[in-house]
Amino acid sequence: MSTNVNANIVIVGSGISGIAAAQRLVKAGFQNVKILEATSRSGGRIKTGRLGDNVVEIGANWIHGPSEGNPVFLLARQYGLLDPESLTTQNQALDIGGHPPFIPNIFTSSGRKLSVEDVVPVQELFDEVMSECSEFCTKGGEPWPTVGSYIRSKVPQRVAEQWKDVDSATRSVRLCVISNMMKFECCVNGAHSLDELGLGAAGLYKTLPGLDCTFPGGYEGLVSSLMSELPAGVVTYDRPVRCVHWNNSESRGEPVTVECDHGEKTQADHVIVTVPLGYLKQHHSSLFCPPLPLHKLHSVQRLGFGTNNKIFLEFDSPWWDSDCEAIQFVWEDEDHLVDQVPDVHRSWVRKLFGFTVLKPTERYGHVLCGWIAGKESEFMESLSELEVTHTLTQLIRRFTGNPVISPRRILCSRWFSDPWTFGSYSHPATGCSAQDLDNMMEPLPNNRTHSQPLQVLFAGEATHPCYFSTVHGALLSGWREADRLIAHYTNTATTQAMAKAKL
Ligand code: 6YU
Repeated sequence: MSTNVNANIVIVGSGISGIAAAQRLVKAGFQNVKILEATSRSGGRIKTGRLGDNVVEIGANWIHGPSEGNPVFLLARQYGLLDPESLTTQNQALDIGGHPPFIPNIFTSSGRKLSVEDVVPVQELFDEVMSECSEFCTKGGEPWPTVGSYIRSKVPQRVAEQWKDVDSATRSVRLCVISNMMKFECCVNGAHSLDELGLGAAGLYKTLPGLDCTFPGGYEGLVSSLMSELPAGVVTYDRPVRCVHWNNSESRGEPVTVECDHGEKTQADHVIVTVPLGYLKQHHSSLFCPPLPLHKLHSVQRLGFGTNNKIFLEFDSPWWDSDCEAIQFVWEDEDHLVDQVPDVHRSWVRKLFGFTVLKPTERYGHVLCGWIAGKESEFMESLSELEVTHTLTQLIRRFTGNPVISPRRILCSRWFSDPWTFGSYSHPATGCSAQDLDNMMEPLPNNRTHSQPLQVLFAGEATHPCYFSTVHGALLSGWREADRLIAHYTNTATTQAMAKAKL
């Protein structure tokens, strides 16, 4: 390492990517690393809350693909944050290619309960079409522009071929189940509709083996464990960054000035920006001076950033089966493959795909987590918890046919109203390609021969080429940008040493 361990490095945002970048830099010997965080806490979209006595995750829930290739899993194991069953080799070897398969209880809008056998052929057909969607990325070419349009084109064909002998009433209910599955996929992808998800780009996302697991003591345990590796005082809280002035011609020293809302200014050699894509979309024009180069700006605009919210409900006793892991609500008038509601104000709740059951019961009691994505979810945020409770109670009573079910407690996440996030996570929207993610992570100035390169670097989940939208993607992006700076100084030191040797 060169003498430049004294370089001034400012990290904007104390989410997992910012913390990971700081941890790597500090470990490499950099002595002037500082994180500026807009809020009064670290963790960003990793946010553990409480519902009564229960620990609940307001943000990230699972380690997606907990296995040896997942750095979040490795750290969580190292810090002793996981249950023994999550650590087993069997658990790590399970490769289900995405979200965990749930044992469901499925109710319909006329108060019927569908059997698992009713739904197996539907799940198979839907999984088949969804897995085809991820193949266009490598095959090249997009026969349809979006995942939604592909589903609407392929499902009726497959239904005609595979369900020839199925009566029309059963067929209709099965198609309604597919609409429910489409709403579930909106939650997984953090998208308003599958019509906004690019077909070619859908395959950019890569899964890791391992059955998704949770943190028994809360995801924030990972944040505090990582933070404990940082010197005290690295993070300055309640410091929203207003503008990153780069290519500072006035300054003869550090090329970047970071200006906070309070007017406070900090000089830096390098700034790592980790703000969420939702925030960048809203504030890019004021956050950078000079503005972002056009190709980078276009990628900020093209990539999608949507809302996925959770609604936790606690009950005195369960109204679902003891082995049930997820409850799905199927509207019997939705056999036309829909994932959006016609009138958001009146029927937003139709977008809720259902609930996952918090397990194990001995730990959580009888708590359900409802999932709702898109504009309907954003509208839900404008309602009081009393209004949401009322609507959900009516919904559950109608679908189960049980007129007395009543939740005891409620807690809703409100990610769209969060001024530092403006939504939940990113997705490759229509027209996106791998180039957009490359553009997102490209440092400024982008001219490699510039006398002061790497002034502004970019990390955060939406900058990872294949693990975008996840905690491990965010963490890896923070390490990537730290490594970029470490390599820069290592290379500079080597060049200087070689030049000296020649003299
Ligand atoms: C995962 C999961 N999970 C559910 C929900 C949400 C997310 N994710 P941060 O935002 O954390 O940090 C930025 C900081 O910057 C923050 O503190 C701000 O306050 C601060 N800031 C902003 N502006 C500033 C300014 N001007 N000045 C200073 N500071 C400023 N991920 O692995 N497992 O189960 C879920 C889920 C409801 C909201 C999730 C999950 C996403 C992660 O939470 C998220 O990626 C990281 O925490 C982000 O960290 P960061 O550091 O980048 O930003 C095709 C296809 C796609 C398929 N996709 C499937 C993937 C499935 C994704 N799973 C999601 C599901 C759930 C349930």
